Amino acid sequence: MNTTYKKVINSERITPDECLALYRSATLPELGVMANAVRERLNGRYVYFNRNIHIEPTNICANRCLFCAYRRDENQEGSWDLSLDEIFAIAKQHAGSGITEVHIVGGVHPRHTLDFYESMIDGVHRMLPDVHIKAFTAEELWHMAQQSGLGVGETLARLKKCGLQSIPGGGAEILNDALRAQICPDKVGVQGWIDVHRSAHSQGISSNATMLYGHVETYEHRVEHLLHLRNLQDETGGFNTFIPLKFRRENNSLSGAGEVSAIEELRNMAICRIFLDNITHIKAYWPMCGKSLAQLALSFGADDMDGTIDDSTKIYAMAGASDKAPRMTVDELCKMARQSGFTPVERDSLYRTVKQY
Ligand code: V47
Repeated sequence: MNTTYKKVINSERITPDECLALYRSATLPELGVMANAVRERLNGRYVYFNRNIHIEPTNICANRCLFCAYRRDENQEGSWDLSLDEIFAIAKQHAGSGITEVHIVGGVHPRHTLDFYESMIDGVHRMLPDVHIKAFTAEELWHMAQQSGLGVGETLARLKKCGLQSIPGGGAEILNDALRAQICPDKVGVQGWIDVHRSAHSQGISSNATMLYGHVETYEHRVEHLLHLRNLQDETGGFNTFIPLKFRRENNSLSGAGEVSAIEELRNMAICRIFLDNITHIKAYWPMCGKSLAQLALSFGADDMDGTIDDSTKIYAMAGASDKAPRMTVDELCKMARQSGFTPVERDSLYRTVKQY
């Protein structure tokens, strides 16, 4: 622990074995000190947020991931499948509202084609020309590439031409094929997820990365996941943000796994901050972890609080997150940062400052 501590304080990279040792035995206060050192080196005392909305075009999904509370079959009760006009109407409602980002993700619809997704991005871009479009997880993109037969590179190039600017971090779950076979057997494998992000980065489309943890994975799995991300970031530099997502147990087939404690959430946040020395930002995604935990996480490595959301996402509430209508004002976000001793900064999707408060 002493060697690891010295390395972290001296800005040296820690090894996967050292990371594993932190997971196994470091205490929360020890981790907090180290994570804070990394956080302050990379992000000073700033806390970032943006003004954003989500659009979730459909929850109809060909995949059956055990942790998912959201997916439905076609025509099943509780399913939705928005038409392009309905999607454009949502975008139009937010025109002129001051949002700077729209985050679009949905299920892997069995029948939609790449043309449909191109029209979706093109139409949203026309409605919101100054708003950054962050859309489609690697999973959705991989299916579009398969369905169209065009391959990942060309699929991304076409969407970029329509207005796609970055891709969100979903679908990563845990980057270990044996574990994926257990919890998300229909999803793209590790290499596929990585290839989509590598291809995006090579075309100037930056992206985020998530980790879904706290279910049936081991600490070894988490370290392996983080190592994949750190390696790809060394290669491309294309990740903007890392987002740890604690597994929520309601309404899904992995409920028996339970949920990890708040202490483990903060320990995990801190260890991710320490290990991922090359991904500048770490997000405490408050619609999933809750506002209080997100605020605490700012002292354990997190520097980003996502955004205002405006009650536009359902995925987390359906899986058991307590906030059933997630929405925060800029004032609330600023207050949360200040109460914890940080300076709030409104950012755009690429972390350029919009306004320091
Ligand atoms: O990949 C699904 C997760 C992810 C559950 O890029 C669950 O800025 C916990 O990727 N418990 C999608 N998590 C969400 C996502 C995301 C979220 C916020 C910001 C960004 C970003 C990306 O949601 C899925 C999966 O890992 N998820 N079910 C659940 N029961």
